[in-house]
Amino acid sequence: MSYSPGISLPVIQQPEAIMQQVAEHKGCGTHGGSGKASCGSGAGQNDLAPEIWEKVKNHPCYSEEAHHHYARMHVAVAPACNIQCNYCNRKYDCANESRPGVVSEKLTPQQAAKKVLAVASTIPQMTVLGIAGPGDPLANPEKTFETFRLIYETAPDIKLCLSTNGLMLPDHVDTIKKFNVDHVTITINMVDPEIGAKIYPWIYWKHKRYTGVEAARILTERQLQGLEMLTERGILCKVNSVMIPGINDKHLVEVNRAVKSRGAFLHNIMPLISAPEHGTVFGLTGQRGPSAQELKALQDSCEGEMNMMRHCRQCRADAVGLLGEDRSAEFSTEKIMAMEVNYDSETRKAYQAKVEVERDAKVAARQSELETLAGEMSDIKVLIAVATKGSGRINEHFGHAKEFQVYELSTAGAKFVGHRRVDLYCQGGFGDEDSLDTVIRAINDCHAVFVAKIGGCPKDTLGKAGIEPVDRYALEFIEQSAISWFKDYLDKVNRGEIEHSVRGDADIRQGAFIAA
Ligand code: CLF
Ligand code: SF4
Repeated sequence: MSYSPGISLPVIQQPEAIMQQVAEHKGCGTHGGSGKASCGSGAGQNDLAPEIWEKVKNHPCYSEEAHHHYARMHVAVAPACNIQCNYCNRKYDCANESRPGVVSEKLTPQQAAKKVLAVASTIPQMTVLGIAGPGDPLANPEKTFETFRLIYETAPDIKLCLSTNGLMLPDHVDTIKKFNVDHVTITINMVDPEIGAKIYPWIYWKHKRYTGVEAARILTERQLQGLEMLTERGILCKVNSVMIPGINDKHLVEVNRAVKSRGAFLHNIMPLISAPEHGTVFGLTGQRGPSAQELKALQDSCEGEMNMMRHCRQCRADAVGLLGEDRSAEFSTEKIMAMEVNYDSETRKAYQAKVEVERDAKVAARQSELETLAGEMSDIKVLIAVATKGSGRINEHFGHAKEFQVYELSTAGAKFVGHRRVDLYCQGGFGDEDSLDTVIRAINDCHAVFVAKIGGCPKDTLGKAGIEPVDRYALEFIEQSAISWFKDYLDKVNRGEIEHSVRGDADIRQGAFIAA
């Protein structure tokens, strides 16, 4: 049954032409050499139709470029779920968008609305409110839409975003449209019910529990129908898929084609994170997650077809901040309720204008550095890892990095291809050798690691592992610095000073439960 709010909201009218353009948008719409789609979620202003750029430019998930500058927040108003995934333990947040083992603080819609205003006042670059759990938002439609209504009325400059397993989606598309929820994510792990039966033991639909292939058939039909209905209405859709080696890894290419043909804007293939202590079916049966190179190879193989998201952090259902940082602890319910909230959209706008100036400077610096590679003929590609706190700069100390961003360098430039979560190396003033091993395993496929600062001991160990520590670009822009370093690297190869070699695979941290 769809949710009909008591109060009717004024719908922001979208010009026909814009809606048509978004509805017709299949992939990024730009073409690189040989007629190939050239962009990923790294697509910039020049790669997208202006109306679509307007929708994605400040959305940290829909634009890789934006995620260095803009933040999102989630409010955990939706506790119930209507299906069971084999990678989920319902004691924790929905694993379709969260890492396993994360528990969020649940809120009422009123508490959520106050929290959004408090965060928006404190973090002016927070541009998007998402509802992504801890269960399924559309299994809790009253709470979900009441929260959207309250935010829409009090802070209309904040974009609204929703993430769902899709079972109830067809019943709610008109309400989603009515509330100007501009961005919807659906988790689609299969379009073949036989494969689905290995991922979903049951669903609960129309007051009845379905199991096995029948459950998976209903789920896939509802997901694809919901996706089509949303894109027909001009709502930007992202599809999340969990890559489960041996179950749906090869099949995800087919999923990619199916969602692209139904107008999905972005595909986010995430690694299964699976360990026995998560208490999930997959954790207990020893189902492994993919390695970093397996994940990248699948993402690469789908990229010619449509936009791929590679910067997802599998956020918690009450995440706050830039992707990759988590400030949720600063905004506990107790702290929020005691806070004086001073929501001022003009201050937010002024701050965001400054962010845009920095962003333009970054793009210009990248462009001018790229010109130095003009005429270079080489097939060499290398990965590098970068320690950053945001703003697109190399501004994090090696020992303080909780993750490294990974870029692929080639004569085409620097392309963001993922991130690697790690254990902190610096433990209160001293280095932890066990952590250093896990850091090296996490970035083992990289030729260099770019940092703002690094101590002598880790520097030596990284060097011995064949990973060059690079601190000469401290505080500089990432892409500009990476291209400059790559140019030197090619020059050394061309002069015969070094021999280029391909590095090995790397680990995706499966780890114990992580709070942030
Ligand atoms: Fe949240 Fe999701 Fe909206 Fe983003 S997250 S509801 S689209 S605002 Fe983003 Fe987090 Fe990945 Fe989700 S990084 S888990 S994709
Ligand atoms: Fe868990 Fe989310 Fe799947 Fe529901 S949809 S079972 S909350 S992972």
